[in-house]
Amino acid sequence: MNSEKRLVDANINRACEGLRVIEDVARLHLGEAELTVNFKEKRHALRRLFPWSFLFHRDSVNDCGKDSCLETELQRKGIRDVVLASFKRAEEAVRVLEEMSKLSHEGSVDKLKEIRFFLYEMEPYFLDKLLFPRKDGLREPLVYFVLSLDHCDQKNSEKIAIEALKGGVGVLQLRSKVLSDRDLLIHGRKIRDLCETCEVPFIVDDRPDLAILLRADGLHVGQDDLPISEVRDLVGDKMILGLSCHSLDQLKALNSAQVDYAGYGPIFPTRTKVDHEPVVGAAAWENTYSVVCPTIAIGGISLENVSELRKLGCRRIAVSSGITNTFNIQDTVKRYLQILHGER
Ligand code: TZP
Ligand code: MG
Repeated sequence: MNSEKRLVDANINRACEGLRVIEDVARLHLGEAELTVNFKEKRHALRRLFPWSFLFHRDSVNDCGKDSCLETELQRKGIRDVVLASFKRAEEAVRVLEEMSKLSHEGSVDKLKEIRFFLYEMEPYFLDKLLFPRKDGLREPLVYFVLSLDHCDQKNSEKIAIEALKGGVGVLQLRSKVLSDRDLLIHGRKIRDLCETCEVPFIVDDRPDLAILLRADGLHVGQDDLPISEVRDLVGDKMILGLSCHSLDQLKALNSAQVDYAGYGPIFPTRTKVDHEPVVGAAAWENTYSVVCPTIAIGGISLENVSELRKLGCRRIAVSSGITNTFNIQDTVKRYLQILHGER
């Protein structure tokens, strides 16, 4: 066993582990497709710099440092902390590899330096993104409940919201095309308070003015509403902003700096939205993997057809009648979540 090679082996692993954590956060937490690919490429490039023979110098059993663990290593306050620790781990390990490469002429000092500087550049970007909890509530699996006041007994709207929240909806959107502004404000305040208590993002459909007045967590707009950049200017930086998309081209045109999520559909025929755009069909979901922000399937989703979507990789659904018109709202929401989790 060669101790220099042992040291290199340990640091290849360290660097790749750190890069992998960051890559998964970019992919599964932030939904940043381009960054995910960048980190994956760096991880693979790093592995390629060193021959596999380093593996034969591994001796983890006799590693005198394997049991030492600082108190601070056991505590992570949140995903931001995890990412910070992973950046440090990767940066330090790459620096060790760089230094060892100067000795052994294995690996490539220049390439390693490039990876290290890529990490230095990315670190503040991630930390800033993660400080900003706009996308936190959109994590998958997600049941996004569209509470349409036009399709339920309005007197029962609070009861419906409570049941849906108890069932585990991750987002609640308030929607009405017919209620007066005053009534919307009255209903909106009550539903907002319920969402606040349950720490579930409350989203207002269509109306930036009401979203601001109601101190909503988010606003959802359509393709024909004000341009998204103007809407962002109106509602400010902190509000979650969702946009309805009805085609792959619309999804491809999304700018993740402006839009936090896209609703994609209608996937199936629906009666909740009058004059809706053509149904895209469940198979259309297969083309959504490269969309730059979290994408939520919407339109005609029910307990009967949600598995079809899940099989195609969908883990975020927006449902209205498939929740409101059920006998036991709480159980129905739980069942959607079970199916999205892959349970039978
Ligand atoms: N946008 C596209 S379909 C739809 C909206 C708001 C309605 C979704 O309601 P349902 O009852 O789940 O089909
Ligand atoms: Mg709209």
